[in-house]
Amino acid sequence: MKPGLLIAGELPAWDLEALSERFDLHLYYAAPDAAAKQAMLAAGRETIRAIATKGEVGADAALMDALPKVEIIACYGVGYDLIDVPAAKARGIRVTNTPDVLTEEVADMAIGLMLAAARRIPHGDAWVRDGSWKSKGSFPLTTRVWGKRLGIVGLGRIGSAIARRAAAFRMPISYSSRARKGGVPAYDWYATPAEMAPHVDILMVSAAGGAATRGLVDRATIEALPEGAIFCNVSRGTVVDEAALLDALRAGRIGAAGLDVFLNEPDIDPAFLAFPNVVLQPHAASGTVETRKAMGALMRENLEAQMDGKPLPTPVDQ
Ligand code: 8YV
Repeated sequence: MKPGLLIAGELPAWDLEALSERFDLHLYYAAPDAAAKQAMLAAGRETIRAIATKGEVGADAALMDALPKVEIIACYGVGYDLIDVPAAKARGIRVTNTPDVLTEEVADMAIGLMLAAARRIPHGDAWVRDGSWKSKGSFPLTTRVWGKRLGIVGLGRIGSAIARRAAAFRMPISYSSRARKGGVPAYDWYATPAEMAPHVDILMVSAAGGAATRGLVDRATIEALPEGAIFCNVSRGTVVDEAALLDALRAGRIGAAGLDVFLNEPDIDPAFLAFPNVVLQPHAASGTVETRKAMGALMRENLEAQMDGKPLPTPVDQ
């Protein structure tokens, strides 16, 4: 009999197909209501040995308690802030994620958002499509990206990949993190985003989510940015004081923003929709076919390694 696998969040068909060769799939995300979900958990209580989840879905202690035979929670994504790792540890459940395979993709989106926000690329596109080019003439002038001072909040894998790209734009780079990193002498270090903010023209948030970074980019940071600064976030909505960001946008102190992540996705604060100088993305930075296939493959390798009693390729709990 194949081991049971609870699919907590929707996955592409190619992943479900590959996973079904090895596991008996329980499509939790597709259960129509709470009662159907409960019934699925009850039916799989003795047979479900693994959970496949996603960054934005996670797995809480109640889910773990409902499935006492679970040995592994594999996250389809690098961020596992919604997985209760201490609860998993306490129950002897392993947790894995998909680092590295999405780093360059997210960094591409970060640069894309920065350019789209500063150069107003979506608005220029609309200007051509709606006939404004013909009726109103030239598009209003925008602002430069290359050569501007970039501040990166969190110089981890993704932040470093953004910095490498930004170097090609001849941008002086600063970063904030709890400790100075070795091997990056060309970058200026600040202990907090608030200390860094006055020294940058573009602030890029790429810190991991979770309790340790909740509200890290606080009101003091946002208020310390120079007038007209550009603000981008490709990490988690929780890292930013969203109310402070909205206030700065309303006051016109932030020149433009490029945002891939928000609080309460996908039911985001509608105030964001009103700003013509904000470029929005639906948490899509890792969302290419190539990268999603690589993420799915790595998640599967982790699940299979656990079933085979082999070392896990990318555990987060060690
Ligand atoms: C999502 C992400 O997980 O890796 C992360 O932490 O935020 C994304 O890659 C992705 O949307 C898959 O659900």
